Amino acid sequence: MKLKNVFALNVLAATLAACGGGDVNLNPSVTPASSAAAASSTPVTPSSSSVASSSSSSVAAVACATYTQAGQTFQGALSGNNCSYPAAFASNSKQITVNLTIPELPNGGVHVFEGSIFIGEDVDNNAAVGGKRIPQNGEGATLTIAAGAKIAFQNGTDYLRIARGSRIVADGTKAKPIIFSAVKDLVQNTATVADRGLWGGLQINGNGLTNKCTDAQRAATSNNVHSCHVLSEGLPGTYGGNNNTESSGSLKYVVVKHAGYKVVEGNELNAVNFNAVGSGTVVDHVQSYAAQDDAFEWFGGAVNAKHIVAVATSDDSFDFTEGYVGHIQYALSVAPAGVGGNHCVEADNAGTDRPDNIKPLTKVRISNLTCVSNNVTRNTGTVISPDGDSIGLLIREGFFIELYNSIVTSNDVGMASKSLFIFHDTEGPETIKAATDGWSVAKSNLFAGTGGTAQTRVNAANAGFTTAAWLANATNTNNVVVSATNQLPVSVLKNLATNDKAYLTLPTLTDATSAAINIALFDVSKLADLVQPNVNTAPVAGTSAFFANPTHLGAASETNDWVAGWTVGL
Ligand SMILES: [Ca+2]
Ligand SMILES: [Ca+2]
Ligand SMILES: [Ca+2]
Ligand SMILES: [Ca+2]
Repeated sequence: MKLKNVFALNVLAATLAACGGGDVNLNPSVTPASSAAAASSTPVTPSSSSVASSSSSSVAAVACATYTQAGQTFQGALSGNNCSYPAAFASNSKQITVNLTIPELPNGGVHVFEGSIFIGEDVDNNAAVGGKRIPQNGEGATLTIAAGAKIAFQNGTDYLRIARGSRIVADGTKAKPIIFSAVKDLVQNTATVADRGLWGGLQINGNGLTNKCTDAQRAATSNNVHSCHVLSEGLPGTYGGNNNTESSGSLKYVVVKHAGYKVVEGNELNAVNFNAVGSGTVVDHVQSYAAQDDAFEWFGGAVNAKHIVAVATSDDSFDFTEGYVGHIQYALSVAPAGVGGNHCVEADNAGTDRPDNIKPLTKVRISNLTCVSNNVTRNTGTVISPDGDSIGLLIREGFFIELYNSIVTSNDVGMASKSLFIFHDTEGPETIKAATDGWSVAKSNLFAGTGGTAQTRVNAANAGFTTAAWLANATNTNNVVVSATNQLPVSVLKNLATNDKAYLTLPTLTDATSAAINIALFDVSKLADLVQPNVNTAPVAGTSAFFANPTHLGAASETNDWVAGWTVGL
């Protein structure tokens, strides 16, 4: 779409100041009625008298986002119900280093950005060596997005980047989620589930721990807070540091649609990228829909997440790596029929070509995960994905997991599936050794699908390991695997046999003989929370500040349907 020019309002502001700000004759065809209010840098509501008195036009008193930086004021231009923001307002060659608020627009209006939005100063290695302080824990800029705001981007290379030490505060509500998507979706209304990667995605960079840095790099230097600088995958952004408790803001009731950007295989921007984001950040009720590459990926850091949804992801719904340690509760991954995608969970500590035992180690405690795979093979299906077969969880490359109260199943006919849970060693024995040593744990989980469980590339040091035997050992209580065709189908999710987007756990689970499958829930709230570096142990009893004692297996149930009402594609 054609974007109107943005107006550098410094001249206008000076004019307004000179004439006292009143009785100004603004041309409503080029300047929104509320510009006088914006130029005064005093927040004014559309109903305020100053707006009403300064505008005699019929243009609604809609305020597009505005900010003043280095003496210049920038504001989006109203175009119909939408606000347009050309490159002068925000782009990948401009960092917004002051606070910015994006309001909700009336009448379904959309904020349309011509380029990327870069919030805060990205202090890279060169700048940091030169003595530029790396902003810490809110010292940078804050982007605040109002509930109900819709933000659209144009190109795969356009993304929202939050620099280290800056914040995003995107607190939507169930009735008014905040939506990030593409012009094709929000403005043209023509996007389908096959439209992945229409724009880049969210990239939040933090000063948390990543095992791509060393202890020496994490230490303070003579002229800076640390010297850990990792370049993000996908599109430029620097992350890493020494504060795993940092806050990068909050994401509540946020929907990210049609995002992701693949530079080359193995170097991709995901829909939501947590790059060394600290545990002070709040992530609660966030969905990815039709993502290129992963829906959510955590690169180091310690940000927890609750009530997260990934639908129709091309690669992995939830991907953990680089020393991330954190907690996930109520997580739903659905691959609709025919829509290709790879793992529900793909997790490693140090990817290919890096030794698997690099510290800090990656460990995730997950409770109430539901994975609905669909048995689609790589490069097949109605919506093709090049990223792999439709698989449940893949645990590898030095990753440790705790999995509780979860369901991994398939919506294909007869619960036909690929593997539902796979361990493998790649460049060391750590992953499977951690499982056999009890660092990794699985309790109270149901795996239902013909693919069953698997173990691949087992290191010689772990010869004889099978995932099935591990799930049945004395530590890993109450796990049920149903895979034999004469035992399937089982009743697991409401309407699973007829609805490829089913996700609600049934009150009673049954096997092929209609016998009940009873899986006692595990009270994950009675565990001490995970923190670095003490993750190379079995779980320790305590009291969690994050987990609730679950009332059902899997992500959601009819008595706890937190998914309905704000998500899309289900
Ligand atoms: Ca990825
Ligand atoms: Ca993958
Ligand atoms: Ca991945
Ligand atoms: Ca590795």
